[in-house]
Formats: sequence, C-alpha cells, structure tokens
Amino acid sequence: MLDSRVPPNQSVTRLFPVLHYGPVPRIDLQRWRFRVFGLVSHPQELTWEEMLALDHKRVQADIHCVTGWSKLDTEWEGIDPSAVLRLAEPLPEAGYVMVHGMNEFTTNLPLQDFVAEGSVFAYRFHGQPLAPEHGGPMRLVVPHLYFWKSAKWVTGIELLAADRPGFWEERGYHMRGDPWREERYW
Ligand SMILES: Nc1nc2c(c(=O)[nH]1)N[C@H]1C(S)=C(S)[C@@H](COP(=O)(O)O)O[C@H]1N2
Ligand SMILES: [Mo]
Repeated sequence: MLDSRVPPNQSVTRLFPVLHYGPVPRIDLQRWRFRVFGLVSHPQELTWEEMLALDHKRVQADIHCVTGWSKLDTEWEGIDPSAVLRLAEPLPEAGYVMVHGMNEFTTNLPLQDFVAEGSVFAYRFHGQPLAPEHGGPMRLVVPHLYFWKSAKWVTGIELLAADRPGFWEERGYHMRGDPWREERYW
C-alpha cells in the first residue's frame, strides 16, 4: 500500500512545491560549466555539450522533502553521476562529495549515496526540459535522501576525504538525511 512508500510524518502531494534560497538564476548554456575538483586525479571543467556526452540514466522515484511533503513516481532523465567520477578519477581517500549549486548553495553526501542507483544529474523531468524554478538546466536528484540534498542549478562537485556540512547542514540539518530514519535535524 501507499503507506509502505511514504516515510514517517510525510504526506503525499500531487503538487510540486518550489523551495530554495535566493532568486531563480538565469543560466546561459553557452557559459554553463561543471567543475569536478578536490581529491581527483583529473580535475574537470565540462561544458554543457561535454556533460551531455556522458552516460545517460533514467530514474523513476518518490521524493521526500524535509518540510513534510512527498511526491510519488517522479521521472527524471540525465547524466549518471558515476560517469562524471570515471572522468575525474577520485583519489582513494575521497569518501564524500560536496555538491555546489548557484546562489552559494552546497550540500554534502557520502560517495555511496552520490553514486546510488537512483542518483542522477537531471535535465529532464517527465519528458520535458527541467524548469528553471526546479533547478534547470540541471540539478542533482538523490531520491533516497531528503530533497534538500538534491542541489538545483549545479555548478560542480568537490571530492573530500572527510565529511563537511553544506549550506543547510551548517544551519542544523542532518549530515545524511535518510527520510526512513527521519534524519531531519541533528
Ligand atoms: N541551488 C539550490 N538547490 C537547492 C536548494 C537551494 O536553496 N539552492 N534548496 C533545496 C531544498 S531545501 C529543497 S526542498 C529542494 C526543492 O526542490 P524543488 O524546488 O524542485 O521542489 O531543492 C534543494 N536544492
Ligand atoms: Mo527543503
């Protein structure tokens, strides 16, 4: 039943609320760049075309926002995070990823969550280009963690040896954010 798909203290919505800090950025694809830096053998600065040439992935998943809404059966298409890592070759000591987005947004993830089956750098949502208010042209989606980990308007990733809090994590949100364990705040 639905209950088995909805984590504790969440309610299902058919809407798609828009939540973020700061204004929706205007992004020119000609100038768009995606940096891979930190603990990698081959740092990258990918153009939109170079990013889109990497392995694609389609994901169908339920998403869960820490403010209490869940949305079932969302469909995303984009780039496989593992393909980005293969290009850059993380050093053996890299165990965490800091994801960077526009408006100084950051969020931290263990490497295993970043490369999980459902994780994707999405640029399409339900078969349409991802809308700017939802993070277009490209956002990360990590559906098995609370949705604040899904950085909108991504600009790059930084590989780290030790976990470090991102934007909301510095303000009291959980370092991991598993909705099934209600890892909302610390
Ligand atoms: N760049 C950026 N990404 C962000 C945020 C933000 O403020 N800036 N907010 C996060 C939070 S708290 C949530 S709940 C989701 C909301 O995504 P949505 O607006 O598509 O529902 O985006 C996440 N990604
Ligand atoms: Mo959020």
